[in-house]
Amino acid sequence: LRLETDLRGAIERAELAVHYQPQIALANGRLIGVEALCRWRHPQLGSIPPSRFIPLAEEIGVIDQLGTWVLEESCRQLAAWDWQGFRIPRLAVNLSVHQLEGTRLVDRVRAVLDATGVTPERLELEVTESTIMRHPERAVDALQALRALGITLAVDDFGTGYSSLAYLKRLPLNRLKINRSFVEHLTQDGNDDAIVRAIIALSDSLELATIAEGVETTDQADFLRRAGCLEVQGFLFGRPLASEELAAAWA
Ligand code: G
Ligand code: G
Ligand code: MN
Ligand code: NA
Repeated sequence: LRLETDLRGAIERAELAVHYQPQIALANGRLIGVEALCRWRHPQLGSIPPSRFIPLAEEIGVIDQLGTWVLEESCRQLAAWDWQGFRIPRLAVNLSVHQLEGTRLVDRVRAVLDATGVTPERLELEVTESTIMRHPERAVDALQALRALGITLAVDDFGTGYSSLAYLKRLPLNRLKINRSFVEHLTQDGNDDAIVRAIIALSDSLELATIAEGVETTDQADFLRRAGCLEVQGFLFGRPLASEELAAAWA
């Protein structure tokens, strides 16, 4: 109950922060994007992970407000980095199920892009497979409206939920994110090796890009490169960092 009350005021009290995790091109090690990840620094309880407060925010109905704040803050930061001469090609932001199913999402995204001057092709929104599959017909409409803005769309946590391949074909998607549960045991578990190869083959045939997350070892990165995955994210390349830390490490 305490956490619930506190979360309602957390945005106004500026307790939320956005951290940025590098996304890397395997071909040359270059920074091709960042994923915005929300953090909550509770004044008494310390840092509370999103796995705890994102579901809570959905439950108590503040996820729209929180999600809009993350989108605004990260787009503002991308524009500020541009001004400093630190140009990051792409910004990826996570969408929750309530945001996708709400009616104001497209207008909000457009308003944030207009206000910050970020051009739509640099914004990627990540939607989990289970978010899409909750009401697939509604998701088709929402995702088409977002694509029409000129932004790109990635399926987060791909392979961990139940997705219908028929929908995958009908949705206006650009990228599949290979979940870190499949990457964790790459080169040590033949099943995971096979699953990752299959996801990449599926992406290729649907003309989608892939990015693997949770890459922690050079063996995993080498496997992914050989398998034809072009982009990666993970502790081997960089943890999620505060904006000043990211610029210090990569600008
Ligand atoms: O950064 P970390 O590994 O703790 O993130 C845990 C989970 O929280 C991830 O699944 C991530 O997608 C989710 N998450 C982080 N920031 C946001 C956000 O701004 N909005 C939504 N909906 N989910 C987020
Ligand atoms: O949106 P998503 O659920 O994919 O969020 C990514 C989460 O995964 C973040 O919370 C981030 O801190 C975490 N993460 C990113 N890279 C790694 C990694 O290499 N290893 C592990 N264990 N976690 C990671
Ligand atoms: Mn994500
Ligand atoms: Na994920």
